[in-house]
Amino acid sequence: MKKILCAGLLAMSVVTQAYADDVKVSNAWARATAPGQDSASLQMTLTSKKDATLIGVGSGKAQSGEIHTMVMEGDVMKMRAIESVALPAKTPVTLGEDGNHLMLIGLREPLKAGRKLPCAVTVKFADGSTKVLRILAQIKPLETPSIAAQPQPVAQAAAQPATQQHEHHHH
Ligand SMILES: [Cu+2]
Repeated sequence: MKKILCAGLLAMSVVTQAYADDVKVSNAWARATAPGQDSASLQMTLTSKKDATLIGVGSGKAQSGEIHTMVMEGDVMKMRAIESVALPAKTPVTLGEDGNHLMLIGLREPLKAGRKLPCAVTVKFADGSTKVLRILAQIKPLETPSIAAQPQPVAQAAAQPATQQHEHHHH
C-alpha cells in the first residue's frame, strides 16, 4: 500500500516538473479522446536553460508523433507538420492546440480522462547533442477548454518570432 502511494507521488512530480538536464517540462496534458478519434494533441510548456530546439515527439501509445503548426490557407486554418520548434534560453514555450503543437497520430488505445499518457519529446542543443525527455502527460476530460480559448496575446506574439528565428538558422 505504501509502495503504491509513493509511486503515485513520484508520477505526479514528474508531470508537474520534469527536469532532464537543462529543460523543464510543465503542464503536460492531452484531452481524452472521443469515440473513433485516433490522434491527439499533446500540450505542454518547455523551458530550456540554454538555446535548444524541439525536434521530435512520440509515445509508446501512438504510431507516430509530429510537430505541427497552424497556417491560414485562404479562410481556413490548417495544420502542417514542421521539423522543429525553437526553444530560446530561459523562455517558456507552450505547445498547445493552436499555433505550434504536438500531435500523436495512430493512437493504439483511447485516451481516458484521469489516466496518464507516457510520452517523450526530443530536444537538440546547440552543441548538437540531443536528449529525450520522458513525460507523463495528464489526460483531462474531453470537454476541457483549449488554452487558446483563454486570452494569451503575449504568449502568442512571442511564439511567432521564435519560429522565424529558427527558419533563419535552418539552412
Ligand atoms: Cu496538429
